[in-house]
Amino acid sequence: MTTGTRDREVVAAAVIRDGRLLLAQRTRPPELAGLWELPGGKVEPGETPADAVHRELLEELGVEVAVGERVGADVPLRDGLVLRAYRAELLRGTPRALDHAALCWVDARELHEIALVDNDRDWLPDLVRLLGE
Ligand code: DCM
Repeated sequence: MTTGTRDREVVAAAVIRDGRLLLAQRTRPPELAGLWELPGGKVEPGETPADAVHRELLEELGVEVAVGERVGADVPLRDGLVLRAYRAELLRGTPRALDHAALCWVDARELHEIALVDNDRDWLPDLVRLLGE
């Protein structure tokens, strides 16, 4: 870190309940609309990544979560952004698609079959391992 700048982080949440992973279907941009992702979004200035996971899931799904450990490796995005996944445990509320086209809960077999955004595909082995625990 010689420039004093940091990659902007985009966080994504792996919410697992009863052996199933929560996925959310994107509405935008057009090239990603219809594809499924781990819900999340950009870390805002002054926020920790955990703060951002908490805020994004409240905004996008209407739920409160406890943010846990990292999942998988960083995924570099364009424009100096880096995508990071974290475990998140549902504390309050039932997830609703407030900012997505739809939500679904998938098991390991369904996770392999669903049309995930490319970036999130990197985490498939990590997510399958978590689903098996
Ligand atoms: N993104 C992604 N996978 C996720 C969440 C986000 O690839 N699980 C990408 C899509 C956008 C960027 O991160 O390029 C910012 O996300 P958003 O548009 O949801 O704020």
